[in-house]
Amino acid sequence: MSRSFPPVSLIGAPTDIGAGHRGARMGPDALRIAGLGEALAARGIDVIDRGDLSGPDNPWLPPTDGYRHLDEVVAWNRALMDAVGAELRAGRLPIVLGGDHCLGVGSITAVARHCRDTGKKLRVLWLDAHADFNTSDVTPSGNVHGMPVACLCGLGPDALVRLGGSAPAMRPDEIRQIGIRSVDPEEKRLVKDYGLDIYDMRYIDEVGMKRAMEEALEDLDDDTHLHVSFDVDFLDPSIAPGVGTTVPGGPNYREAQLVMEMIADTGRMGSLDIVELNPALDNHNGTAELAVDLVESLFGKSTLMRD
Ligand code: 4U7
Ligand code: MN
Ligand code: MN
Ligand code: MN
Repeated sequence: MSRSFPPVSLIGAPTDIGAGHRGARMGPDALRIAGLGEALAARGIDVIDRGDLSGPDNPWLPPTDGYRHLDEVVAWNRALMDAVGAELRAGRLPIVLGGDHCLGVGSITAVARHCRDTGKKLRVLWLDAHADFNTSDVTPSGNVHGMPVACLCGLGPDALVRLGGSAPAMRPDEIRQIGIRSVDPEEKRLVKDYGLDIYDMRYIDEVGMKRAMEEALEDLDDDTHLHVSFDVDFLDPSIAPGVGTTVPGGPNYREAQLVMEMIADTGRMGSLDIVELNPALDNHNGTAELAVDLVESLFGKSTLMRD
């Protein structure tokens, strides 16, 4: 099966401004060194590396009013929203090289706006160990990388909730979360109140990854823009140690490949984030290399005899 993909633009966002460990700022270069651009080009895809965005340093402070570094988080997300929006308007598929997952706010706000402008339906696939639905009232850490989904759904500080002007950026029924296995107690209540569609590891254990993904990808049509937000801690830490917030019991190599292959089969992916990779915690860049391997599958490289 060979598909054609739109031209791709890599956008580096070298920051750990929303994270609980420093090091995700090195994620973009680790992905480049692992050969992300070359791997996509080898698949016949037109790839441009736009280089890195710039933004404020990480002052590494305790929370103020429930947030760590909110002003800096907003600055990075504004820059990213503008960069992602420009690529989408140019008909290109942006790949955000994070950086921590607070960047999901800027990236997806731009995607959602593009969908509104072009009359497309939005579907977000959130591959993560965590639901990222905390608020300043309930967060155990104040780290904004634990809050982006809530912000996108209208729950959070005005500066992030209204980043793209109108709010909320998306409805809870536009997102599916896969691989979830760590949700804080109060966060659990919020997730239930908002009715998020969560394919947690218990469900995946019970029905299998294939069926979980079939359900998560159900009812995509030609008018759907599929955004994939890939938090590398989605993967089991035994295969992906290079992240700040490991949680045991994640998808293994084959399950992760199947996820990516099934997304590729839809032919609908229009934008991608690769976030939370922390080279300071990695082993010889192996987690970055695994991420590149999985992204190749997202772009149609099959490990089966179907190519
Ligand atoms: B990630 C956490 F308390 N829930 O809010 C929090 F467990 O983007 C972790 O998914 C958040 O990696 C993890 O600090 C954010 C914690
Ligand atoms: Mn996350
Ligand atoms: Mn996570
Ligand atoms: Mn993390």
